[in-house]
Amino acid sequence: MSGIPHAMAILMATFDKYAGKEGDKTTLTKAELTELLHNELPVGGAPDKAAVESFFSDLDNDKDGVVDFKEYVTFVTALTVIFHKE
Ligand SMILES: [Ca+2]
Repeated sequence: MSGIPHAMAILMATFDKYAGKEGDKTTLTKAELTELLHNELPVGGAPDKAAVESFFSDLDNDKDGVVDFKEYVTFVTALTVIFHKE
């Protein structure tokens, strides 16, 4: 597998890996998101607590206290656009 299908599979596997850790398997809690960022985001090292807080509220578009797959994908897409421009 390569190209876009491969990228999509990684996106989905990463989400599932962390969303499945506690509570609802279809959403990321703040703790799960923190762990995801620490382990999977190679940029700028581990974000501090305040950074995670503001990050989380940015991601949680509908403000229901958890990040669902749609919100996560929207974030990754935005991040990809930023990296593409640089
Ligand atoms: Ca949400």
